Parts: sequence; C-alpha cells; structure tokens
Amino acid sequence: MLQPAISPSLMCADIFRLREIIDVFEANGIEYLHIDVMDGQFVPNFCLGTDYCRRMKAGASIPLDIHLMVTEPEEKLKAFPFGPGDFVSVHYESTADVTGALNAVRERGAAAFLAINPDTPETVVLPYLPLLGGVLLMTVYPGFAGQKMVEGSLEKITRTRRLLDEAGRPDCRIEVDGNVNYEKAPLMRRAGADIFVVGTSSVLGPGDLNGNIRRMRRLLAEA
Ligand code: S6P
Ligand code: MG
Repeated sequence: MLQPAISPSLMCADIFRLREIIDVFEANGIEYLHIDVMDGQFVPNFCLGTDYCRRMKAGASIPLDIHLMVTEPEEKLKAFPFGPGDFVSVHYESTADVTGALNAVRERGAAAFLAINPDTPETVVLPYLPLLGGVLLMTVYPGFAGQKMVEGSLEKITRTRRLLDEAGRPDCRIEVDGNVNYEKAPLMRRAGADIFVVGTSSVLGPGDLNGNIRRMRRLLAEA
C-alpha cells in the first residue's frame, strides 16, 4: 500500500500568516502544497494563480500539487511554474483534449494527475492510465472550501483503487480532495486513498497547526 501523504489546501491558509504556516509545514515534513487554481469558468469562483505558485516555489522547499479547475488546461498550464517533483491535476470534464493536457504536464517532468468530479464515473480514467501519476477524486463539488463530503465517495475510492490495481497500476496514486476531516480521513485511507488534501475541515481549521498535523498523521498511520 502506498504511504499516506498530506497536501494542505493553501486557499484555506490565512494569507496574513502564510510564512509562519509554511515554516510549520516544512518542520512537520508535509509532503505537498495543494494550490487550487480556478478561472471563474470551469467553476463559479476565482482562486490562486501563477504569481502565487511562483512565489511558493521560490519560498518553500515542498513540492507543489497544482489543482487546475480551469477550462482548456492544456493552454493555461503553460503560464504556471512547475517541474520534476511537482504534481499537476487537470480535470477530465474541463477539456476535449485530456491526452494533450496530461502530456503537457508530463513534458515538463511533473506527474500528471487526472481529476474527476463527484458525478463522473471512475472508469473514465482507464484510457489515460499510461500517462497518469495519480487520480484526484473530488469528494466535494469543486469551487469552494468548507463543503460536506458527497455521499458515495468512500465507495468510489474503493472502486478506483480496485480498478487501478486490476489494470496493473498499484503504483498509481489516489488523491482525495474535499472535507477530509479527522473522522473521514481514516475511512478514506482504508478505502485506498494515499494523498489527503486537508483544509478547513481538519488541519487548517480550528486548533493549533502543529497539533492538527500530528493528529492527522497519527490517524492516517493507524487506519
Ligand atoms: C475545492 C478545492 C479544494 C478545497 C479543499 C478545502 O474546489 O479543490 O482543494 O480547497 O477541499 O478543504 P475543506 O476541508 O474545506 O473541504
Ligand atoms: Mg483542490
């Protein structure tokens, strides 16, 4: 089983305390920095962008996990800084050229992830498996933090893990994004997820950041 990794959602981090928060992430060995990019078209919201990613890449030693919620990501991703060691997710629903978008990520040495919305069946990933470092399963509808997990998400994680294993890709990662709280994270882990996007529901919610990270790590390790 792939080791659990934590990818905090930076849209949930207090911008006035960002340096301090990144320092705590680094001190705690946080594996990835999840950066939500929204264009107001693919989702009804705007979020973080190119300059934010550039500053984060320059000022943090943690690889980026860029989640592109934009139409035609194969074009827009050209403006983003990423490279070997980083993850870039493009949405299946966001483009007619999924292969082109995934290859545009791979050409720059980053791992390409295919993100799918809660209502998209996991079987859509099958034709793209040779191109994928992972699958990002949205467990809320993309666009906003602070939502409740969509029903049926745990079963979808289980089915996706089975599908990837049966296709000969036990190494293909499963990232879960949305309402990853202290109660659901262990269930998601047991279902087969290995990258956990954490936001207002847990690590970046109320409480001491160091304590929150330690609590999440322990729960994932014991699941
Ligand atoms: C949603 C976005 C997510 C959220 C994350 C927030 O469009 O892709 O990454 O930032 O889900 O975490 P929480 O715990 O508030 O759901
Ligand atoms: Mg996200």
